[in-house]
Amino acid sequence: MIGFELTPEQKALQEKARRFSQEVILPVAARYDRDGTFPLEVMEKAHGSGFFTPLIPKEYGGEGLGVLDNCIIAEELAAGCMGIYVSIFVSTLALYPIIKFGTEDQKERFLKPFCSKFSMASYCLSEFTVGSDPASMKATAIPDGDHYLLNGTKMWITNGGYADFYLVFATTDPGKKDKGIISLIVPSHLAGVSHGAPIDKMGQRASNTTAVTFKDVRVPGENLLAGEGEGFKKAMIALDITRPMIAVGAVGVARTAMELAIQYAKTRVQFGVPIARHQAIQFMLADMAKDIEAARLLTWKAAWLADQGAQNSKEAAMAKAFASDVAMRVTTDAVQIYGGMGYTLWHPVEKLMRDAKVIQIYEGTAQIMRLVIARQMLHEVGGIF
Ligand code: COS
Repeated sequence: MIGFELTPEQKALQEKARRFSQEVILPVAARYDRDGTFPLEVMEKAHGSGFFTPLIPKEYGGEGLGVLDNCIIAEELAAGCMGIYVSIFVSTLALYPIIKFGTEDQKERFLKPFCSKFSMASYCLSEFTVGSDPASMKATAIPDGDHYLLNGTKMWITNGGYADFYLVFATTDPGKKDKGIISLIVPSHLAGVSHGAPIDKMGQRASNTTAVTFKDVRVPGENLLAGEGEGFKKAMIALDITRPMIAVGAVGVARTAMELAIQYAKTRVQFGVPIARHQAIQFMLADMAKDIEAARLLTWKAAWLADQGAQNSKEAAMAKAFASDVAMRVTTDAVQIYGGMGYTLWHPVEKLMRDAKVIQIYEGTAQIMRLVIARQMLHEVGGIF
């Protein structure tokens, strides 16, 4: 049975997120983009509205929602500003492995306080020289009595400068590649934890992105989330869940660009008529609409599979690859429809185009997504060897 009608509860979530986006995010989006500063006040309000804790079960103080529910929320928040949305979203990336794999003690110590007071968490996988190939990471976590000694620097850490704790992936032995990777929950107040200055970026400038350095940090053994042979897989499983949430953010960005392009095309007159009357413009608008619809449906399917507890790596990668390409194309075409006006800082479409670019890069590049899809396809037909 296939149905595309949202439930009354999902419609209410969508409406709540849309109102938040229009009343809290949109009015400040341009300012934070310009300044490149962090919208802490928006984060606090978003946390208060439950947008930081959607997947945390109610017994720990969270919203107890599913992945698809959260995608419905995410599209609305990202439609206001992708940089602000991604700063809200990233806690879910860091928290999901604790929800899914954490011990009861870890859930009590980390999930409950996270829900009851304004907090942030970050996911630390990438390094300066390690992006698409996390199995080759250099950060080490060496057992030391009942602790781990953590050393290394993680890079491109969203909310790195604000996180109360980090979910860190490190290796016990770089020679073991993916089999040596473990995962630790690292409170930011531990001695030896520090972060760099915010990185000045092309787009999504409201999000805080830093390097985070761990120098001889003694992490208690009870903060081990995933041991040897498990850390890498758990990192990948988390990304399967969160890639739809990024894909649907791309849908939100593209949707806003399309809405702005439609408004502009209706009012901008050339050759005596609004440019929306010209077929060249109509075709661009039609392509935007069909691609956005397709991206949303791919994303919803990947999210729905996750909610069924089904393997969704291929569909999550399809959604992320397709939606991020759509966002790039639609925002570029929106700038094209605005013409010279679109290339100035007077109109918001240039921001959307800058914001779209990194969606093809972070959370798995467009090329890695195709690799994941192809590997799974070939696996389904018995492999290639
Ligand atoms: N779910 C569960 N297990 C998974 C998995 C998934 N989605 N993906 C891989 N694994 C398992 C494999 O089954 C394999 O296990 P076994 O050795 O027991 O068979 C193990 O993990 C290693 O997998 P693989 O050999 O495929 O690893 P690779 O090093 O070749 O890397 C890619 C695979 C490229 C898909 C992975 O490195 C990746 O996703 N890279 C992008 C990382 C990324 O998104 N970074 C963005 C920053 S994080 S915000």
